[in-house]
Amino acid sequence: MKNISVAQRMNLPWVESPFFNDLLQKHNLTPEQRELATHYNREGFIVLPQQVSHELIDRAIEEIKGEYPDKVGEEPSRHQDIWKRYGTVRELASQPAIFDVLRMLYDREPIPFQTLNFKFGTQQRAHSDSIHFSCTPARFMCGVWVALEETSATNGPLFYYPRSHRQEEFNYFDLGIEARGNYEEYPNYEDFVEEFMAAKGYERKEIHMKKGDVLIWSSNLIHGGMPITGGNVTRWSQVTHYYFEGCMYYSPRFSDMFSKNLNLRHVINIATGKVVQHSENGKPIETINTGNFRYAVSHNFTLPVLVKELVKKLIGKKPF
Ligand SMILES: O=C(O)CCC(=O)C(=O)O
Ligand SMILES: [Fe+2]
Repeated sequence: MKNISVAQRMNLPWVESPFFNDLLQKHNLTPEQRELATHYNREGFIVLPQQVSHELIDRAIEEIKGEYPDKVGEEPSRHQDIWKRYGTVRELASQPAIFDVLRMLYDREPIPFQTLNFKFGTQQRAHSDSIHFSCTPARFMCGVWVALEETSATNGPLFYYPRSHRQEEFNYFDLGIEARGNYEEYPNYEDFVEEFMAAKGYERKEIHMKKGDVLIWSSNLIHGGMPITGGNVTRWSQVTHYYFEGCMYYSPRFSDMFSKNLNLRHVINIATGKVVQHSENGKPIETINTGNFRYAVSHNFTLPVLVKELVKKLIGKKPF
């Protein structure tokens, strides 16, 4: 360990490291890449203008438009994981140039694992994606938002709080909310986030993007969607959520963070269609699905401990 610096030993993305400036010197980057990494480290996001071809976007909208209602407010307003049905959604989630930027930012192979396609603005309240998707080690996750049409003041553009990613990842337990794995607690989390941002003086910024522009946000950047004020106006967009290889992946929102009883995710790599192996620092670990929770069984987890834990889960008490 002696010849590896403390900065390199820290188990987190280098763009989120307290030693970012040292690590920046060690990376062999072009001036443009340096600027992107520096902005991402400081602000928690980057914008890549005109990253996605309009031709692909037009094909994507043509392919999926029949899935949505005509009017704002009618359901379904969003579709999750329609990459399983539509090649264009898969293509938008697997853009080689975006992969290159993500590899540069995280030094690991990106794994697109969830798509959300919207016809209208989401009007979502402020949140960090880390309440939905986290991992061990933390922060190897990001959101990639593609404008499939221009966003303006009236069609519910995105907003974000610059630099908010530097705060800790808030989970229900941290906020004194008892997690029962259901949906009722979520508004309490949203209240907390809004109040925290206001109390700490974070400034909310609205961002207007052109068709084909891409926004990448770090796992812990607080963001959401502004109200739709223009009547029946569309805001075609696709978000792809990415993990990075070599982690254990879970949803804090459905986990018991006190007992570390984690709701592990079944991760499929959209680009390859393959199931992603959970791992402990790159070493494969087994997982067992016990209903509400998947258990992680690490390589040093002994059989008696595993059996005891499983029986406890199944019958509700310790067998021995
Ligand atoms: O598109 C939006 O308005 C926000 C989407 C979002 O927050 C997400 O998918 O993580
Ligand atoms: Fe989000």
